[in-house]
Amino acid sequence: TESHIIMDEMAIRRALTRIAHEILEHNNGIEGCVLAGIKTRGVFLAKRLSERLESIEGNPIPWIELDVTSYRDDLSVQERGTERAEYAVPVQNKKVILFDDVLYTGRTIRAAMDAIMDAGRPESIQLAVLVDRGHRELPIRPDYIGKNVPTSKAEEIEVLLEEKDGSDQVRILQQ
Ligand code: 3GP
Ligand code: 5GP
Ligand code: MG
Repeated sequence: TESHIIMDEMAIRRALTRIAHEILEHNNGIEGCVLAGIKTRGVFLAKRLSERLESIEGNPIPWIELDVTSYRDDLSVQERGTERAEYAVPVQNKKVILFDDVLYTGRTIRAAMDAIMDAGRPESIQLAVLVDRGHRELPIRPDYIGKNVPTSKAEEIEVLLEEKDGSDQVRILQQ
């Protein structure tokens, strides 16, 4: 297995700062926005982004954790259960900004949209990802992209984040 670094700590930090500014520009500020990090690593990215936005704007932006397991299309109803999540922050009439580390087929994002819709009717849903590796199987596209990384299906993107992995790095692994 061959592997090389495609984003280092500095590149990840700069991408998050740029995405923060793009979000502010697109939404004319952060009024009415809620960040939703998709477990696991999307949660750390959403938290970092909310801190970045707060330091730019001076106002805190709420964020929630999304666990999409019970909304996936590759599990049976028995496997995924039927519990509905309740979020600390209501999504009704909010501009919900989903954040995931890697966007691939888009199925996780479809499930995340279902999870949000089940909890209320947001004004809009936007999508931020650290890495877009292509190969969509659904008509889903990100609004904010850290880095576009064209991949083959045999390759894999490894995302390491300080909070979970002890360092910040994105690597591409090829068999
Ligand atoms: P993460 O969301 O914490 O980064 O799906 C479980 C974990 O495995 C997730 O971790 C996900 O990102 C990671 N993962 C790495 N490669 C793949 C892949 O090709 N498909 C899926 N479904 N998960 C992957
Ligand atoms: P999807 O195929 O639904 O877009 O992605 C499924 C989940 O696996 C998402 O949470 C996504 O972040 C993750 N994922 C998909 N491909 C990769 C990959 O190559 N690397 C990493 N780290 N995560 C991936
Ligand atoms: Mg992920």
